[in-house]
Amino acid sequence: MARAAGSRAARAPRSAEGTTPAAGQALTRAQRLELYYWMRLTRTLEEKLVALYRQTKVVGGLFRSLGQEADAVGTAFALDKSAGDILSPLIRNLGSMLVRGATPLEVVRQYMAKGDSPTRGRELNIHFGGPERGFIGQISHLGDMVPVMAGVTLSFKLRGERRVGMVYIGDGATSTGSFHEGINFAAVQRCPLVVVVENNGYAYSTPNHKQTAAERFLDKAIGYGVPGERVDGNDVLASYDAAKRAVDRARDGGGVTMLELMTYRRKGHAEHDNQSYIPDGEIERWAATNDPIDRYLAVLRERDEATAEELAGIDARVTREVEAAADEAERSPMPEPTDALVGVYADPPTVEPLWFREGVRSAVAEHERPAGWGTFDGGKPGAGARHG
Ligand SMILES: Cc1ncc(C[n+]2csc(CCOP(=O)(O)OP(=O)(O)O)c2C)c(N)n1
Ligand SMILES: [Mg+2]
Repeated sequence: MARAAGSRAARAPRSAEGTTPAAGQALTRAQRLELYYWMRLTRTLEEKLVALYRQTKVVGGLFRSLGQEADAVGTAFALDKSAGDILSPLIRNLGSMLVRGATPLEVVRQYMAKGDSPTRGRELNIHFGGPERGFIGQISHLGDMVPVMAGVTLSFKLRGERRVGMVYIGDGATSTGSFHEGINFAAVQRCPLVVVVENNGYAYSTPNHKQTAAERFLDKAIGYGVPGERVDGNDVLASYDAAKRAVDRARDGGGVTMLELMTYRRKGHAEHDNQSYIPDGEIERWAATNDPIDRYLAVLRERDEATAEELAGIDARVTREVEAAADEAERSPMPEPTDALVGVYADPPTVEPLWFREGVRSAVAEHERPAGWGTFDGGKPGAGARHG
């Protein structure tokens, strides 16, 4: 494995060049086709969500991973389900969650805030966890999953378990304090953790050159004393291979590895973002010459001699599954208002809903109503109770 201080890796390719010949050798042909299934499922599911969003059936924002499917799927595929490995996704890692066992039905219900969604309408999009399936729920605050996963993987180490954790972090989120504290702690403790920096060029509207003075995000690994590798994130097999090396190393007691996955965010931060800050032609260029699915199809056809029927069969299965999930999610009920407090702190709630309104209103009326509110009578003795 190359140390972070090693020779300068090439930038992510701007033209479709398949994959390095040796990539994905350890996988079977069936597994290589499975990778295609997960990438296609990610994209088709997101396209369905866009249609639902435009019909105003999605509650809240819609976050795409268009163009990033390979890095999410390839890295997550390197974890071992039977070993109890844990993955911590971010908003662009729908593909990783699907690989780990999240279902399209859960995802659509969650986006539509349905009462039978994983969070029963109290959280949205892919902000949900399935710890028993090996993925935990996201903390929205940027960077904070890194210290959380440092803790999770420290617990593996303290218990002598051969389990590994993988945490994703965006280029932008590497500039937060939590990222630095988390990766430093994990490095010092030699936690079995893989830190995947998804370099997709932008943090909301901020391009990388306004985000960091470092030439590569990978260079930050040097400061923490961890090895790192820069990978073409639009090459699913290369992403898998690099992640597998890092996972094996962590499992064997080698501690933290940082991977910088070079990719590109072809949609805005979320569906409402019109991407007006993107230079002309940039998105089109990536779409035309470096689409991870197009590139992988070329590899499957050439190297694995995948037939048109075989690939069309996977596409048809994906379409069927996504349509069925959307139909079922549409039939799901909306949450009951009383559900909002259930299971948040205690189940059943130990106090009545809206308990906090009791007393506060009378205290304000009796003692705390400021003159600025307009109906205060100037604090004359005996006044104030009329507001109760
Ligand atoms: C502390 C904090 N500040 C701001 C936000 C709002 N926010 C969510 S994602 C995001 C951009 C993240 O960029 P990056 O880390 O590069 O990830 P990407 O969206 O490109 O995958 C911002 C500003 C937040 N969630 N938390
Ligand atoms: Mg980014």
